[in-house]
Amino acid sequence: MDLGKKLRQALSKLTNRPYVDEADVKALIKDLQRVLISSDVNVKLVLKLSKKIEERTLKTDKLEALSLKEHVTKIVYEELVNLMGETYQPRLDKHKILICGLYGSGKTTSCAKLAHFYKTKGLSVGLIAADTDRPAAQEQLEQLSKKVGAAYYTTKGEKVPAKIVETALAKAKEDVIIVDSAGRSALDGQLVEELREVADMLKPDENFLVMSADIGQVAGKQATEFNEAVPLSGVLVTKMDGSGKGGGALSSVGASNAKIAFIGLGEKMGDLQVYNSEKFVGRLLGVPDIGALMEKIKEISKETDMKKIESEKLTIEAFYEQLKAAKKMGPLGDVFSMLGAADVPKEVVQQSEGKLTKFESMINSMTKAEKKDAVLLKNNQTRISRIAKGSGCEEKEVREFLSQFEKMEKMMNMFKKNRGFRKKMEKMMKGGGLPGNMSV
Ligand SMILES: Nc1nc2c(ncn2[C@@H]2O[C@H](COP(=O)(O)OP(=O)(O)OP(=O)(O)O)[C@@H](O)[C@H]2O)c(=O)[nH]1
Ligand SMILES: [Mg+2]
Repeated sequence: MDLGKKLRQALSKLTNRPYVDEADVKALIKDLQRVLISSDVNVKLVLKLSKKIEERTLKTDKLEALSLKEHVTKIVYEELVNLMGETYQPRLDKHKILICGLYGSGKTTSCAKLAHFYKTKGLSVGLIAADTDRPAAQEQLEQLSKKVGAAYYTTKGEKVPAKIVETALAKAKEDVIIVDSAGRSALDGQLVEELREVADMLKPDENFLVMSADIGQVAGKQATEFNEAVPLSGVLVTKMDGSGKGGGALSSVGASNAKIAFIGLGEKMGDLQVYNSEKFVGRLLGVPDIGALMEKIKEISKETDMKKIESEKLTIEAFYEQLKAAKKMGPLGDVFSMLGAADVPKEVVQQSEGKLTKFESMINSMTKAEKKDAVLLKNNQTRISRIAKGSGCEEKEVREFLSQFEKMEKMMNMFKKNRGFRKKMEKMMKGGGLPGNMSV
């Protein structure tokens, strides 16, 4: 089972509960510790992270259920982002890159994936094969360069990598130059010397160390050692798709002096991502781009003025405004999980998204007067059939919408009378302004 799935399971235990208290937060932290340690994250780092999460969640005043859940999710997210290191900004100017790493880590494949990446950014790329150690290494890069449409340079029979680079540099005019170097089974004096010679000749702007995720937390130590031998600008962690130890690799590099630049997620040329710890952790937790979502929640809760709603009669028009506010939040699945309903089945989310779209087109087919007074529509066959035709929906669906709307009206009345209920609604609106209890 992968790290993301385990993390989501740990978090969903919390988000599934109607209320969370100190004991729940402690149980979550225990779960997180188990999950991270089993993904080979260093025990010391895990303890540091748990302490921070515990301090930050429990130090704040005890909040009511929903906001505490949000609060905990946000803290877990932020601390995981911290643990997984910084976000990388790729250079998109004319520059030269040296690729280094141990045997079989994915250097040659990564050279080609990088070439593909820079090409998609509109840059021309030249690949230099300077691995004179492995017999078929140069042919492998030659084939890959054809595949991605990059220029290819080497000097057949030349045994000194720095000389290959010298000759190639005299010819190569591409925006981005990438040099593939030879691996070793360990970082020894010979490899250090070879890399330094190549680096002296190439004068790289970027020096990426390629490591496979399956080495787990050893990655941090390896990055530190390489960094001392030939200063690194970043690390490219490959095979994130196949390893349960990815969390260990990323976090240990994050804790070292080096930083992660790219991650490899498969053997295909497109299986490379610029490393963005926020997006990475967001995906792990099942909430893509959680940062942006949090911002949206803030914005929308500012826009939603409960007092105004309280004093006004609920009209379809006002409901429509709510609907638009809810849609602004992005995919409903994300909204649900932010509201603590992470476990809403996919089909239900899809169904409700479909319903929202239908509701929208029905509302667009209504007259101004109807939007202001839903009573005009009640049991009015002519109007209902006109709206059905206009929106491309069935009459049955229009009736269903009207009955949903009626339920909302009732809820609104309850809301005005009942303070406890009102508080609950206010929380819901803050969490995203989902229109009433739009049962799905
Ligand atoms: N699943 C997966 N496989 C990868 C990834 N990156 C590389 N590989 C595979 O790993 C194997 C080794 O890749 P190479 O690019 O040849 O590694 P290298 O570091 O150049 O190897 P040497 O030149 O022999 O030191 C190949 O079978 C690649 O297809 C990745 O991100 N995911
Ligand atoms: Mg190679």
